Amino acid sequence: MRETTRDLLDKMERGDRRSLARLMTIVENREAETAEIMSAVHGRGAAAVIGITGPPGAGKSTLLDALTGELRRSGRSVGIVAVDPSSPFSGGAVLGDRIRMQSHFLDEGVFIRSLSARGNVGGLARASRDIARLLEAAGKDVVIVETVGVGQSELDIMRLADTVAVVLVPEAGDTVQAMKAGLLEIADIFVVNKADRDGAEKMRVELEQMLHLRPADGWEVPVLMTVATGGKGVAELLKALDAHRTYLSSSGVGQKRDAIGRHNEFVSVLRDELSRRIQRAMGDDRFGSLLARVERGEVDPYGAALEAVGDRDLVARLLARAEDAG
Ligand SMILES: Nc1nc2c(ncn2[C@@H]2O[C@H](COP(=O)(O)OP(=O)(O)OP(=O)(O)O)[C@@H](O)[C@H]2O)c(=O)[nH]1
Ligand SMILES: [Mg+2]
Repeated sequence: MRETTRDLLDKMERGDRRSLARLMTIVENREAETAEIMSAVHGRGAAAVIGITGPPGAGKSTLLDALTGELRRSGRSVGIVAVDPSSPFSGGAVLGDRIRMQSHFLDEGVFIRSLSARGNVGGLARASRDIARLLEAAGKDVVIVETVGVGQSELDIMRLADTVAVVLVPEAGDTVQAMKAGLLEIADIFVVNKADRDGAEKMRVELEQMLHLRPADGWEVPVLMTVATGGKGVAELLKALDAHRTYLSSSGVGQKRDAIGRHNEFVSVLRDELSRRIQRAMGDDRFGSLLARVERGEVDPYGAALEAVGDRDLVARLLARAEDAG
């Protein structure tokens, strides 16, 4: 590990915000030290990781802001990751999140990071997870990840959370949309926000009916009502989040989920490392000559790929070469 990286990690653990931000940038950009950094921080900290998702404009950020206030009053430090999978740019909704969080901007106990897709939606789930881990390693008691939207990338991102709160609003069709989008499966807690509007109670009943159709397990998904703008129902939301955390540890479900998470993470990091090495190895002489034959059409791409992975000597050289380069 490079001296500067070690130094950044030490400083981050002592609470230095600039080092934390620098590490986040390295990890977000998947720079070469990423795997080493993530390995070094593994198992550090014990944050409750909460995911907040739901359709655009449901009031997630407003709710997050109120929840952060509630957490701070109870003496807990908070890390926030605001993810916008739809935006290739920083700004827009993300900028809006920043502005809404201004009440916590100067609070040393709160750290906020915005993330956008930057044309790489696939990497966003991983970057979000790793950044949440850094916040945890930096000693945050609670890490909250907000995603905008209801697509597959949001669902992928939510997998990093111990507890997922799905925020909906009492508008026609929202319940059905939520069903279709797979939100019913990932929700540990439902929040009907904007409960000051018509139809909130009707929606709560609809959601509860739908939840009853699910096979019962040890956790009964609560449907809460909030008015995020006035902070109404936020204390109850925090209670439900804490109750779910207690459920995860006392039932053993949390341990099982963690084991599955670690398994998947190992596989994905391995796949990542290998493909990174293959990319680097394109310059290797023997690989290059095989590639040239593929380009000339002398050997078909499938056949060539099988030939490459079947050639132990070539594989060993590729990996060794990548090591040298890395
Ligand atoms: N009436 C009412 N308005 C609310 C409530 N909560 C949030 N809003 C308003 O709804 C709008 C959207 O709120 P946001 O917190 O930005 O919603 P969001 O889900 O984070 O939005 P995106 O991140 O863009 O998806 C803002 O104008 C809020 O002031 C509520 O409980 N009642
Ligand atoms: Mg938002």
